[in-house]
Amino acid sequence: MTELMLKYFRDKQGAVQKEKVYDSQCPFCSMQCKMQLIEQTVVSRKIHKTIGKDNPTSEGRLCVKGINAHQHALHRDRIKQPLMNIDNEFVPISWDTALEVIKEKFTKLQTKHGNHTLSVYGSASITNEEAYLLGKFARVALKTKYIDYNGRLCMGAAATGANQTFGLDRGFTNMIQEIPNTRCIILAGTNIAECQPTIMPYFEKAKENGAYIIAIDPRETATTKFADLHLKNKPGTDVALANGILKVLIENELIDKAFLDSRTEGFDAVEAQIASMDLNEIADVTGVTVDQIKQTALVFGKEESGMIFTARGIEQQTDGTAAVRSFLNILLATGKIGKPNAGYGAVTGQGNGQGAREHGQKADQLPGYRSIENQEHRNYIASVWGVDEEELPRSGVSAYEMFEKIDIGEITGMFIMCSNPIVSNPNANFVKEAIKKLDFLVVADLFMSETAQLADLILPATSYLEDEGTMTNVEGRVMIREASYPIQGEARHDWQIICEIAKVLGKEKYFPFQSAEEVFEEIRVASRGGRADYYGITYDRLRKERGVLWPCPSADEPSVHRLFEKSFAHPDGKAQMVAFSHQSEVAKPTPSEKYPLLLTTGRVMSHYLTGEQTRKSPALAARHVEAFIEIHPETAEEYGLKKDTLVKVESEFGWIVVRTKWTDTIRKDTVFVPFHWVETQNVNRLVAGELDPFCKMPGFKVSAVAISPVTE
Ligand SMILES: Nc1nc2c(c(=O)[nH]1)N[C@H]1C(S)=C(S)[C@@H](COP(=O)(O)OP(=O)(O)OC[C@H]3O[C@@H](n4cnc5c(=O)[nH]c(N)nc54)[C@H](O)[C@@H]3O)O[C@H]1N2
Ligand SMILES: Nc1nc2c(c(=O)[nH]1)N[C@H]1C(S)=C(S)[C@@H](COP(=O)(O)OP(=O)(O)OC[C@H]3O[C@@H](n4cnc5c(=O)[nH]c(N)nc54)[C@H](O)[C@@H]3O)O[C@H]1N2
Ligand code: SF4
Ligand SMILES: [Mo]
Repeated sequence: MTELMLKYFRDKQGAVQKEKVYDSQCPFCSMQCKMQLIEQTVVSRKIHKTIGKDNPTSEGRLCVKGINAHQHALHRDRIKQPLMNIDNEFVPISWDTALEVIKEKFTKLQTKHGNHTLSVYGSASITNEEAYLLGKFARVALKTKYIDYNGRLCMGAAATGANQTFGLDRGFTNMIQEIPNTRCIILAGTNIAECQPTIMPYFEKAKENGAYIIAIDPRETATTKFADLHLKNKPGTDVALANGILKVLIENELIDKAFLDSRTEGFDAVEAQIASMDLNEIADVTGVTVDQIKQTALVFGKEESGMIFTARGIEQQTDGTAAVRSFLNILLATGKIGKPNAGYGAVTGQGNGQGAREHGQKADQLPGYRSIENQEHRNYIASVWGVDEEELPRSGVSAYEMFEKIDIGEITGMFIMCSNPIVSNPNANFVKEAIKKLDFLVVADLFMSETAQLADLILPATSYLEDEGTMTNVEGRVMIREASYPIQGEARHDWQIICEIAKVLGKEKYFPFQSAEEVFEEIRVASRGGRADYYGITYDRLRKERGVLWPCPSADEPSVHRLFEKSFAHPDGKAQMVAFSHQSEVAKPTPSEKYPLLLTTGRVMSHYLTGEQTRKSPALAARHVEAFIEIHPETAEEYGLKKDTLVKVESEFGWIVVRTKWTDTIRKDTVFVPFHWVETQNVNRLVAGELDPFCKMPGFKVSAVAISPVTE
């Protein structure tokens, strides 16, 4: 297929003088589709095209974002030199000067305020090598406890939920190739058709094979349209819904008692709590009928196999951990886990959403999914790093909480790598004001993002085309991203940037790396014996085997394809079940007279996250040029809002102006705004800074808002 496409492409371009092919991997979502950039020189003009390349996960497919990814990577707006903000103007400077400035500022701030005055904000779009180095950099070079990353806003609830219930968090418990053979699938708050499009053939095959598919989402999406049953619940009511499904399962004796007895802990208490709940009340709370709840439970319970997939719809809630665990209760109660064609999938988001949450970028974590508060773990990592255990900082705070620390002056310097937090964090007006208070902000980015605009220093990073390294995809498959495209201007790889800053800070001996592979060799050792054990993985193996699923403790160990077949990962080998009340511990925004509508947020197919990359791509930008608000026509009329007109959306925390998109596919009490746009179109100006108490996830999926026409 790929060869044929190549040939077609060559034949079509008669006048090609030179052609080069670069292997790479998509910079966007967790599918990490393998791709090739073809660069042709035609009469001294360079023409580019991206095509898919075969691999075990995406099987050569690409979606519209992947096909157009090179458009941003090769865009003229790429930052190609370090830039320093002098009197509100960015002036190009040399790397040497940039590094000197960083040394001087970092040292000065730490001398004045102590080590923890500096902070690091990382990303799950960087490689495993970079995520690992960033964690080491914070603890060893800066000696600060303040490091966290954008994954906190992403899969935090799924990770915490799976860790608490199973004792281990690897996105998919089963091989992706098992999806076509499962009999019933629940898609809870996941829009795979638009967010992981190349995964769809697995689900389409399942449907062809007769699987019954249930989607839970307050709006109709390409995913819910593909499902057999759509539960159009009120935003933020997924704990109640999962409890309702479990109640019907228990009442109809569709539970697997033998499995519960031998493999789980806590079911009796769950059963008692669920028994006290009322199905009619659940229907009322969720906006899903009793019949639909029953149908979901009866089909899922009666089919011999089943899988549940969750994503940000249920997870980006102030009770996101509870929501995930409540859905896992359904899997455990029916014994549909640890078996062929039965299991769980947390549909990871960012390209390295999985790997970047394993190697120590989190405030409370050390490499290999170790805990920074565990003495044994601290001793081991200190020995690998060659530092004194007592010098390792303790746990810091989560991503959003770092901005609260800046606000109160506890943090005065920040190093941001590969993230645009002013646009992606909740309570965005507050976050922007906090960032303005920093004495010193360094941002490593490809572009002048809304966050970079506030930096004192911007460091140009290389893109996916230029930067080699490993990424761990949606399945938990570690993959090597080849990258050989010539570096643009003076951009440097993120791992190099980290090593160079460490060097000027006098910590070169801990960061002697000359290649990504050398860093990976250290990750192997640092992760050895940890929950996410990469010791048996090498670059060589990754190339030969086209990726390896972790855990992989030794070189002769094959990929672990299905987790929990014999036991779960808690010390007693059992899964821990707990039931949660519908009442979230942290109160959720509820409609009031002043703010009568529920707002939820999410994505469109053609844009990616804060849009910094996809808005640069003409082919993608053209598909959605600006933000919009999905609103039911009846609701729109009630508030005097015409079709395709500008509307002001307000919450307690701010306002934005977006264009109306009438659609009867959304609930009448709910509106939806995607978050790919900035400034007065940044929906995060409306979202509260309240966090899930377990995983510190913000409630991106529920706000209370008012809407009114813009008259000017
Ligand atoms: N095109 C595109 N693809 C992407 C991304 C992107 O930005 N654009 N980002 C990547 C990343 S980092 C991530 S994390 C993933 C995200 O992937 P998803 O989680 O699938 O994406 P979202 O659109 O955030 O949310 C999924 C669905 O949840 C629904 N939802 C909203 N509120 C609720 C609720 O209270 N309950 C339930 N049950 N559902 C609700 C939304 O309507 C939406 O359709 O996608 C990845 N892929
Ligand atoms: N309202 C609302 N808010 C949300 C969400 C939601 O559903 N609703 N979803 C949340 C989720 S799931 C996520 S993952 C976050 C994402 O939030 P962010 O991490 O802030 O989003 P990105 O747009 O990926 O920002 C990446 C930045 O790094 C730059 N960049 C890209 N590649 C590289 C690289 O290789 N190196 C370097 N140094 N820079 C690079 C890009 O230009 C961009 O400026 O947003 C969260 N915010
Ligand atoms: S955005 Fe995701 S599905 Fe689309 S090509 Fe890239 S990795 Fe594949
Ligand atoms: Mo994400």
